[in-house]
Amino acid sequence: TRLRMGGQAWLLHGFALAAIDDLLPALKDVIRAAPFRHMTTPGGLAMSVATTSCGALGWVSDRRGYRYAPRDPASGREWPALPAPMLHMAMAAAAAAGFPDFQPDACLINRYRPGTRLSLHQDRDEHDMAEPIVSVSLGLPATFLFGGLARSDRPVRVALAHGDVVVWGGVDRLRFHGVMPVAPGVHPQLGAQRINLTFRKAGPGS
Ligand code: MD3
Ligand code: FE
Repeated sequence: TRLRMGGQAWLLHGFALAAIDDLLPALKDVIRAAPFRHMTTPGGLAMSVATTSCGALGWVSDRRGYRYAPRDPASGREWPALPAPMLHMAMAAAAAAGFPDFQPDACLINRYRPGTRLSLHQDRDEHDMAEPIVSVSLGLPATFLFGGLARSDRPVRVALAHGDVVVWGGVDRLRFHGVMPVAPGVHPQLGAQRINLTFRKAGPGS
């Protein structure tokens, strides 16, 4: 089912489940090539969310700031390529939400152990804010905070489960958003963690 969260934001319940048997092995290969790490914020603190990336560009944070970069700073090598099953699922989800031309060049992979949260923020490190973002929730469930265009707007809480996909773009692209602390639990396929994939077009043009 397709649930409208905003003017151009859609929650596609269970959209990733049809391809899950191809998605999880592909994701495992990416994580083996580019393991999760806790990046440092510009303020010098270790992030509690662990991250990695795949695609031509990956998301990087350090004392110099946040940005997208073609190489994994931990290895000095290019990020692993975006696996076909992940790319195809993200493009199909974007099309189902009204963005038929989406061609992501980056997938940021976030890992939440129980107790981990993500505070309210906007995603504005990408080159073109007209491009949507596709998010895939895997493993333990979470409560997502869907805010407004001002930090002070009271967020709406949205439950996200294994296989749920959210697409947001257009008027909703710059909404503040975050994730409540993940509750303890063990997911049958992913164990004691939530993994979120966000597909983005981070760089300029194609
Ligand atoms: C934003 N990740 O990586 S993505 C991030 O679950 C990030 O790991 C979160 O925020 C995570 O930058 C959330 C899902 C999402 C869904 C709907 C949104 C982000 C949204 C609607 C508006 C703005
Ligand atoms: Fe975000």
